[in-house]
Amino acid sequence: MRVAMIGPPYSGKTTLFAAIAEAGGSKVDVSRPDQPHLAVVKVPDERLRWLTGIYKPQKEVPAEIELLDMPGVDLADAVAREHWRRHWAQVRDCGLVVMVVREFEDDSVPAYRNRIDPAGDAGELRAEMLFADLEQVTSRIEKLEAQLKKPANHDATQRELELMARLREALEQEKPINQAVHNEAEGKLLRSFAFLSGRNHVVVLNCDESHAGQAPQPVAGLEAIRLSARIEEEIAQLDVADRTAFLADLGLTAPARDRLLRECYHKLGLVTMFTVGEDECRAWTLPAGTDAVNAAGAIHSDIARGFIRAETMTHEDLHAAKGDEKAVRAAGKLRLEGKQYIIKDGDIVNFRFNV
Ligand SMILES: Nc1nc2c(ncn2[C@@H]2O[C@H](COP(=O)(O)OP(=O)(O)O)[C@@H](O)[C@H]2O)c(=O)[nH]1
Ligand SMILES: [Mg+2]
Repeated sequence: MRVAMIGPPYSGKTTLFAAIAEAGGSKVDVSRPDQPHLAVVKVPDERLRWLTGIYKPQKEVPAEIELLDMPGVDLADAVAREHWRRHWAQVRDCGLVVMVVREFEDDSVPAYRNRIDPAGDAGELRAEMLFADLEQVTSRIEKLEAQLKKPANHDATQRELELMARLREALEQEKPINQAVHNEAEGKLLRSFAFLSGRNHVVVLNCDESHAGQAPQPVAGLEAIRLSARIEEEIAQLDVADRTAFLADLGLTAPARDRLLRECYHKLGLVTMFTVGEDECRAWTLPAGTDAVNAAGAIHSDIARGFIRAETMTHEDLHAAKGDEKAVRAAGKLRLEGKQYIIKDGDIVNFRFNV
């Protein structure tokens, strides 16, 4: 699962990206500001840390997501804006878009980019996404109209053309794609286009160091996370042992990185299933709504094929029993679930199978 970070130039995307990657222990090369940067980052999870403390496995395996740091979208410059369009395909491949907008003052930012207008920036980015969708819809309409001129059965083409015409009308009125989709069949037809508007977005307000603890207001109607990329950068450079004291000095309890990654995970529609044991404690990333047999398949196809039962307890119940599995069982809170059981976030599962 991949998350794209976009925003105007000098909003602090690369600073934040490098800080997040480095705090998670991966080195990244960000020497080319005109190129996208990609990193695999571990999703921080207190629950997994706690399980590791209980089971003392040889290995702890956290959930991961991919972060893609895009070059700045320069909407003020017509040539740069045109040039940037080739990047949208890469953003479309991502499950989520994080818009990073500037709220900090810094002398190193060139004067032409020196406005501070987070709502304006986020609004313009959103308008640009609508525009990118409109371009895609328009070129699809042209292709479908060309098809109609050839002799063939045109039922499907005609239906798609009607849908695309409706989408074009919505986009021209600056409405996102999803507002013009009427049913599941249409949604399915559109999935492969991976339109940008009407999806979940996350807004990051990159603020001055002194404001990092303040709760944000919604930005351009979107929920926002306020953080300072500069602070995250400094945290990443500290030893893990020194981080808590550094944060406390700033009146903070945890790095914003944790909050941001959890929020991305949530907005991507993912849930975490845990498996525990002496060899490893592991967080598995599943799309919300995954049933037990498919969750088993995510671990190994043999486990899905020979599926008998999913022995399941919640993280809360194990926590309440202070990590004593036997006590959870004695309290009747260890469930034997079948193939159709829908895995919940925080479930600790032991698959019984037979091959
Ligand atoms: N004071 C301050 N400066 C920042 C912050 N984030 C980024 N900057 C500075 O702003 C400039 C642009 O940052 P960069 O991460 O390259 O922006 P990008 O173009 O969005 O990737 C750099 O000089 C950064 O050091 C921040 O949170 N606080
Ligand atoms: Mg950058």
